[in-house]
Amino acid sequence: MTGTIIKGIGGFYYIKLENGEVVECKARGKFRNNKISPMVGDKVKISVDNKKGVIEDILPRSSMLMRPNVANVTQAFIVFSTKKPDINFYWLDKFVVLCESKELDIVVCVNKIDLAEPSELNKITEYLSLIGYPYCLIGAKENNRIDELKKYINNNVTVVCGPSGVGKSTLTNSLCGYRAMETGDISEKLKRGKHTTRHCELIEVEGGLVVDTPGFSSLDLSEIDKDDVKYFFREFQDYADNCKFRGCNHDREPGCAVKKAVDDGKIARIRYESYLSIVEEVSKKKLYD
Ligand SMILES: Nc1nc2c(ncn2[C@@H]2O[C@H](COP(=O)(O)OP(=O)(O)OP(=O)(O)O)[C@@H](O)[C@H]2O)c(=O)[nH]1
Ligand SMILES: [Mg+2]
Ligand SMILES: [Zn+2]
Repeated sequence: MTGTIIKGIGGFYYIKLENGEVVECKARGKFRNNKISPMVGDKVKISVDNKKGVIEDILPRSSMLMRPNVANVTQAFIVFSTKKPDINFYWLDKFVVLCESKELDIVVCVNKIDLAEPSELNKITEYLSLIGYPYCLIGAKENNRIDELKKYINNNVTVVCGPSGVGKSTLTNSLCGYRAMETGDISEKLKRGKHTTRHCELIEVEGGLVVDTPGFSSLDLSEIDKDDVKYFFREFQDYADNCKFRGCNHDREPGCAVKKAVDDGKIARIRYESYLSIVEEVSKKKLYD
């Protein structure tokens, strides 16, 4: 039988079979020796003997996220809130770069629209339409416009990521329709110095699977090569072919078509500035916040 690991707790794995049934399994000892261990999202072969399930084999992974450890993710909902905490475009760009480097489809979700004035929402949508990814403005707490976002679920494995306190768990709960994840007041979190979300589980939403993640307080882009960052700015690709030099990094090179597009107002200057800053950060190979 084959299925997908939806949860792992204390050495036990919960495998969802194709018929929807969930089986509790242990992993075979050989995995420990091979230095490969089953992770949430893995497609696995299992056997069941005397009602005891065993994971026999892990099928090849199409992708692997490290934080949290989830295999075979295909899409990211990048969540920010309008306020509490305030949206931060530079940080949003960093999340986009990270998700692009993992080749995930991206949908930007701006949560807590109830906290923002219409003029503030306009500023946000202006920015988002310049980046060119699909986006949704939502109110997760009141189930506001969640159906719009559900259209992107399909048969993806979607990771819900973003900074702490923006409402990722609240959103996950509105998507699945029950309280699958703990949510928490942001001031409480700060007091405890902890994130509300710690464990990792795939949750079924309309034919797809969704995984909530702990909020990131820092974002590690150190695995990314500085020369690759330019490919992760999607709107640059329309111009990059016209740069004078092949492999142009759109920095100080003469005849750069990307810089010209910035000057002509076709690419947002703030995106271009994010690009330069991210290249600089990645070059230093440091960890950020
Ligand atoms: N005003 C408003 N508050 C919201 C909305 N969605 C979530 N919240 C609140 O934001 C706070 C944080 O929500 P969580 O869902 O726990 O945030 P999180 O992103 O999962 O946080 P971590 O797990 O720590 O990363 C809670 O107090 C929620 O009630 C919303 O649409 N509007
Ligand atoms: Mg959470
Ligand atoms: Zn260039």
